[in-house]
Amino acid sequence: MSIQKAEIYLPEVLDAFDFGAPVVGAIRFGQGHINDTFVVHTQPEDASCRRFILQRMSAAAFKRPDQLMENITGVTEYLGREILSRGGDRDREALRVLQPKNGEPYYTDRDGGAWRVYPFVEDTVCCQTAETPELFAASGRAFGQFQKLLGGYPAQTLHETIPRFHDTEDRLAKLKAAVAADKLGRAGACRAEIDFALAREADCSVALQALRDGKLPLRVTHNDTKLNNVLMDKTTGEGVCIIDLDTVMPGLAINDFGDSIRFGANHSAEDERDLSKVNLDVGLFEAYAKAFLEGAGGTLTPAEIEYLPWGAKLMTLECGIRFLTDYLEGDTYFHTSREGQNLDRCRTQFKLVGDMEAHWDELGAIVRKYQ
Ligand code: ADP
Ligand code: GN1
Ligand code: MG
Repeated sequence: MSIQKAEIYLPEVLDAFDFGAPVVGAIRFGQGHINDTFVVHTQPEDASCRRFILQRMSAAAFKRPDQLMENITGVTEYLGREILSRGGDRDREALRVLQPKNGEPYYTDRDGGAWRVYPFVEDTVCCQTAETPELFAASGRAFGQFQKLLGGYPAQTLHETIPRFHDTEDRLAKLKAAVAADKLGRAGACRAEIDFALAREADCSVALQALRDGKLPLRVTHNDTKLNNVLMDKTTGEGVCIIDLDTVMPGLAINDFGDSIRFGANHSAEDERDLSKVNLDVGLFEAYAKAFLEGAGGTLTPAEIEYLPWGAKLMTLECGIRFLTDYLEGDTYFHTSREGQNLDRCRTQFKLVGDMEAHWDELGAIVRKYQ
């Protein structure tokens, strides 16, 4: 079984779902690094175009699409009930899985690729950078609230869709293994980045040790809280719908906070090559911290609040380690569109880690204000 470029399966896959109206076409969509995402246009007889998101789940990232979709179905149905009970708009504020015609929770193509469909959440925008502090704060409120909404979700029913996903110690061990194997002969050219990561070995244990010591609790968390994983209302700029639920699993609240800071608390692209443009914006850090805690509505403990800067630093360090590992292994995990892109991504992350270290006392003082 060899899985090929997603486009070649489209006729078979489009036929497997009942979109409620004739399909006009499907084209690639969005800037996610993991799944193959398409937007499907349909033309109902009596209404304007209705759109859907069609995704082939990454086989490199997700070994058990059945378990993944069981999580997503459970989580979206639970969120739907919570949203309705609060008087919200269920179809706008939570994803809904559209089952294929065969009644399965997702469709499996002739080569084993796993596909799912969600209605497109219209009148929203998906941002790649935080254009204003207000917008970034709105995303923080949305992710904080998401975690609060899932506070009562039966965590023991969730599958671990990617084992040891935010196990930073394990991520460093995998980097070491990739350096030792150096199967493409790339390690010599990124010695500085490898040394940067190795010098922070003790840091990689800080959050995990706090978890082991019982200082930080496990919660149901999103685990991939990039700004482009929340859809914002195109008129008000408020967060509408949290998407990309592939990694909803038990995890640390500080990691959800931290991954947002990693991606959004700066003014550059994740793969920016001019590192002078990549700088932590402490004002954005504060705007997000305040809003995330507001959204979480008092659910975070004083210890979690104290560890928020660690969440930011560790998610950024870990992500840099992951990009570097993938670069050394031949770019098999994160989608790339040019040579060296994963190394460039690693460099932006490590630049931000350095900035966080330089501003460490300031970040601590900010979060203490909200304890
Ligand atoms: P990946 O894991 O590859 O990042 P995502 O699930 O985040 O995949 O989807 C990729 C992009 O597709 C998102 O960043 C967003 O732009 C868009 N998208 C995904 N789901 C929806 C939806 N239901 N409505 C509108 N846009 C969506
Ligand atoms: C991936 O799926 P996407 O593009 O939202 C990755 C995250 C990384 C991020 C880096 C399942 O997020 O963990 O932080 O890229 N998702 C997965 O941009 O590995
Ligand atoms: Mg995404």
